[in-house]
Amino acid sequence: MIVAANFKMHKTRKETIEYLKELENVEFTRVKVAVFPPFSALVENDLIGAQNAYPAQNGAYTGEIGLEQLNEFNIKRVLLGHSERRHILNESQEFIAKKFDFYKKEGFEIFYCVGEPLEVRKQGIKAVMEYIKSQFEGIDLEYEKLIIAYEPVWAIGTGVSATTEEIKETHEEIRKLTSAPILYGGSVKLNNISEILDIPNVDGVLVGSASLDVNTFKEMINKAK
Ligand code: G2H
Repeated sequence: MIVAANFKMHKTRKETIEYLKELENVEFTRVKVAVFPPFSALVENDLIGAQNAYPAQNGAYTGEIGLEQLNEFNIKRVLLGHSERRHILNESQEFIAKKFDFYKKEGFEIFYCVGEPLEVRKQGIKAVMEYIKSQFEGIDLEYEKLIIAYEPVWAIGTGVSATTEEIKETHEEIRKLTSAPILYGGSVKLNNISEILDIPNVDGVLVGSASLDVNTFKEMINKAK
């Protein structure tokens, strides 16, 4: 099982360091844990990954960070294609695929997010899968360091998680396309994590708001063991 925390634009560097300290005495033998803090809180720690990265070593890309900055902290893990980057920052599939390709060549572990908006979900699983397949364009689904996160857009930060049936059918369909681990994300909380982790083809969770409290996140890790 994989349990990942996505802080989004929350927490300072000091808070992130304190958070990581709290995780030091957690037993990780049967669970893999990842923490994605904002860029300003990147530190050298095995759990840390970047929430995004530009596909270049360095260069004239104002407001971005690239390989050189990640190397400084020995970071080898990156989150790509999060719906907030797709929908709020207007990242295109082509651009995301470029990032994927670049960080794959650098041997990064890539947490790759996909997920449909509500109007697509309302049309049923066939439409959902067509949408998800378009988000797999240009992505090597057999990359051995790929971890997929299925995050329905309508479930992100809304407090409304997808139903067991919706998660089950979508993960089952994604599983037909890849052997990579498939995480579920979207309003995962302490009170629904066990139920979600019990669903076939769910290999873990990507947690946003509920991960911000370290004690809650620790309890989530324990439930995944
Ligand atoms: C989805 C998720 C974490 P939340 O974005 O990636 O956020 O758990 O707040 O819905």
